[in-house]
Parts: sequence; structure tokens; C-alpha cells
Amino acid sequence: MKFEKTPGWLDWYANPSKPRFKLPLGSVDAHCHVFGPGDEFPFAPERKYTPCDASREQLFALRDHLGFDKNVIVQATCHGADGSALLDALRYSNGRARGVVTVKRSVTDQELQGMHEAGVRGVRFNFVKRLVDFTPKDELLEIAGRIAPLGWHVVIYFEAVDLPQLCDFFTALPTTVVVDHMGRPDVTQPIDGPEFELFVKFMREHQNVWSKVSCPERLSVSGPPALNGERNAYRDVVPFARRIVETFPDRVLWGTDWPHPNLKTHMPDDGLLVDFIPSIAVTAQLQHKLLVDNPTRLYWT
Ligand code: 0GY
Repeated sequence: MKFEKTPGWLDWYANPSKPRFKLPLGSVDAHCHVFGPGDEFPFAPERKYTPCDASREQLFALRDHLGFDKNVIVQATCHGADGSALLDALRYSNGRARGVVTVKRSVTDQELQGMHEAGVRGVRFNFVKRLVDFTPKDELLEIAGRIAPLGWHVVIYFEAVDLPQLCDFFTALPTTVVVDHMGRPDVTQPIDGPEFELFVKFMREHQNVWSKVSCPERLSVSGPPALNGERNAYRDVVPFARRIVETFPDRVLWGTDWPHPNLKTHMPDDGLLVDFIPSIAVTAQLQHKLLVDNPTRLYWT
């Protein structure tokens, strides 16, 4: 099937630079996606955007180019609850990729078992209204209860302003809970303002909550963007990510977010994005936990 990209869609950056920051051996890109290709794995009818293609081969070529060892592929909303493209990429990875899927309550135990064997270790619950239609909380809790015995976790994606009303639901989840992109803080607000303090409190009071300190390119307001050799990108995001890395060093993950769905202003050079890492994890020990120890513990043991 042929698909028309959403008008204004920015394609992923071809020929990214080689990072100057040398990733530690065994580093994991713990948040990335595959899109289609659409003619092989059609996008879901209920999707809110139609992306460019981003295949498993292209993802794994980027992994090798940047110096990552492994990937965690997160099912993007453009594939709805159809995990075919993701499962295909996991099987093709020779054990070097794990997955996080989206499922409905109609998924069978046999299907969940098959996904586990392919390398799935989590489900994603998305609360970002521009990306998904509403799913009732009782359906999500039922799914969480069914995946918990497999040792899987729940990945949650939400906007910072929605945390107060979602918090009780999140704390009721019976698994490890991984927050995408630090709960999308508004980085124009003070780092010690009420919104970000609530997120820090959420992590402090719930030892099962982890955070991806990813997506500075999405959160940044004043940049500068990771383009044209800029190795000091997204300065306004640094204090937020650095605070989470230093306060919860054993519960943080990092990912490229390639192929960067729905960016509006620019498409980052992924090599320069990797060069952002040492500004938020400032010691070799913090970098090793963020890039190797934490994702390996969560996804490969
Ligand atoms: C991300 C962010 C976005 C999109 C998705 O599944 C998705 O479609 O996650 C976004 O638009 O903010 O993590 O990839």
C-alpha cells in the first residue's frame, strides 16, 4: 500500500555525523522506532499522522554508525496496536533489540507469549492526546495485570500538565513504570518550580518509576539545535535531564528517538544528539549506568 506523508513531515536526517563522544561498550539506544515500510507493514487506519518509512535495516545501520550495541524499539502510534513491523525488526536483530508494544485487551496469552519470545519486554500506555484516542483505565489496568507475570514493564507517555490527574493511576500499576522523555517538562519554567518538583517527587516516592532522559530536541525552546556541527545543543534542557540523572542514577535510560516523529522545527543530526549525552551524564560512572547498566538490567536479564 502507498502512503502519503502528513504535510510538513520532516524525514530523518541522512548521513548523520560521527559522534565525538565515544559510547561505552554495550550501550543501548533505549528509545527508537521503526516505521513500516508502509508497503510491507501498513500504517494503522486510526493513526494521527503518516510518517516517512524508517526500516529495520536503516535503524540498525544507525546503531552501528553511532556506536550503540543494542536497541529498544518502541511501537509508534502510527502502527496502532499492530506490532508486526516491530516484531519483524526484533526477530531480524539477532537478540540485539528488545521491544515495547501497544496491545488491546483482546490480545491472547498465546500472542503475549510469542511476543516475549521475540524480545518484547513492555507495553506502552500513551496519554498524549494529539497521538491517540482515549483508552479506558480499566482496560489498561487489565493489560498491566496480564503482562506483569511475564516480567514486563509499562512505559507511559504524557505531558507534564497531566501528571497531577494521572498520578493515582500510575502508582496503581503493578510493574516497573518507565516515563518517556521526563514527562515532557516545560523547560521555560524553573527547574525547582512546582511542575518539575512534582515529577521529581513522583520518582522519589515510587522506587518502581524510571525515566528516559531523552528527546531534548522535542523539549527545547531556545536550542541551539543539534545541526551544523553544534555540539552544545539544547542548553535549556540540560538542567532538567541532569537533575534526573544525578538524583536517580540507577533508574534512567537514554534513547535517540530516531526517526523522530512529529518534529516541527528541525530534524536533528543523530551524531550530534549523541554528543548531548555527556552534558547530562557528566561522569564516566553516570554514563555507564545510563547507557549500559540500566537498560541491560531492564531489558536483557
Ligand atoms: C516519541 C514521541 C512522539 C511520538 C510517538 O508513538 C508515537 O507516535 O511516540 C511524539 O510525537 O511526541 O517518543 O516518539
